[in-house]
Amino acid sequence: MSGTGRKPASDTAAGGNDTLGKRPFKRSRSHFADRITADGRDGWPVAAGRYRLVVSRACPWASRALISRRLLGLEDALSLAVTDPIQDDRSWRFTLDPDDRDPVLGIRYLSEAYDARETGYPGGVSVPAIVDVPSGQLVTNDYQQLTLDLATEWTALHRPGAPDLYPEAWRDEIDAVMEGIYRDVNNGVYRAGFASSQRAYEEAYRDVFRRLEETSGRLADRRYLVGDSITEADIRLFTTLVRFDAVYHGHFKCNRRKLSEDPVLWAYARDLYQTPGFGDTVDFDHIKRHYYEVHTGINPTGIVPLGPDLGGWLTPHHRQELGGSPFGKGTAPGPLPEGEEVAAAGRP
Ligand SMILES: N[C@@H](CCC(=O)N[C@@H](CS)C(=O)NCC(=O)O)C(=O)O
Repeated sequence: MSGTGRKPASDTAAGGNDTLGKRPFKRSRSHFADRITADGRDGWPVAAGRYRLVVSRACPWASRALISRRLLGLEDALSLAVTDPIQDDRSWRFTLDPDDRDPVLGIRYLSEAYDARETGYPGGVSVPAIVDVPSGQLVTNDYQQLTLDLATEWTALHRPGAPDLYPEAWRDEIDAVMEGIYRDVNNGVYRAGFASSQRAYEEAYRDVFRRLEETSGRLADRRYLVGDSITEADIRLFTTLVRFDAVYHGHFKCNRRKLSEDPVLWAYARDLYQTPGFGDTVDFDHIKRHYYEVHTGINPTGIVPLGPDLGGWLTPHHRQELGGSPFGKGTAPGPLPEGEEVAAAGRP
């Protein structure tokens, strides 16, 4: 890193060389873990129009929040800022917006919101982030808690018919499923991709495919991971699966098989992709350009592959024959808000 000397957050590194040292890949903790809650106990009460969600559409952790926000109908209550998929040496930037500035926060770099919160903050700047609009301060970048809070603390602002993504009766099972998927799949692909020794890579690779096989078995005769409708667990699995063939199979060397070679997982992922709130948030162009251009440690030429062919994402999946209903007692989200459509380059 150069310029401001801003330290990259764990998984990335513009330049990526940080990831090729001899240390095992370790995800840094989320530094700002304040919670936005119904009772405002951390000083940040849920309020319509007060906060701004900052994401990169490339990022699997941020994409969880994008999907939850859509499914829950929080688009009007929690506005959205989308960063350029390519960071520079000051990290995430708003170069997709007029004058390279986020129109609501008035800042050019997400790091400005971190600095407004804590002067001289030494850690990495990461997405997803929620920023308090009136003060310009970062509230949280705790990607694990953030979506759970959207589901359980923001209920007063949910749309009518919003699904329950973290139902009390299923929480233990959801948590258990998510823990294995986080370790071996969500983070497993990063451990493989950024491994700095053959052994570390092989261990991560085996974890990824062991867990994917187990998950494929689980999903063979049930439409969703837990219960009969979509939960937080499905959102978290989806954000890795949707990137698998485009990025993780090649760039991260998770190439035992493609997603599209596992009939169950491929149909499951297509089912979700075709569900409103999932595929309509996915930008394959941002995803590919981010991983292949930013991680020059593992892709020194920065060449972005043209494939894979995305047409398959829209083919029939037949998963409705397994029963279940996507939104439980709720309904599907409405159309995307104006201006949030994914550009044609990022869609099948
Ligand atoms: N707080 C999480 C953030 C999730 C995360 O890793 N996001 C990535 C993008 S996928 C990020 O923003 N990395 C910082 C960077 O690329 O500069 C962490 O530090 O592990």
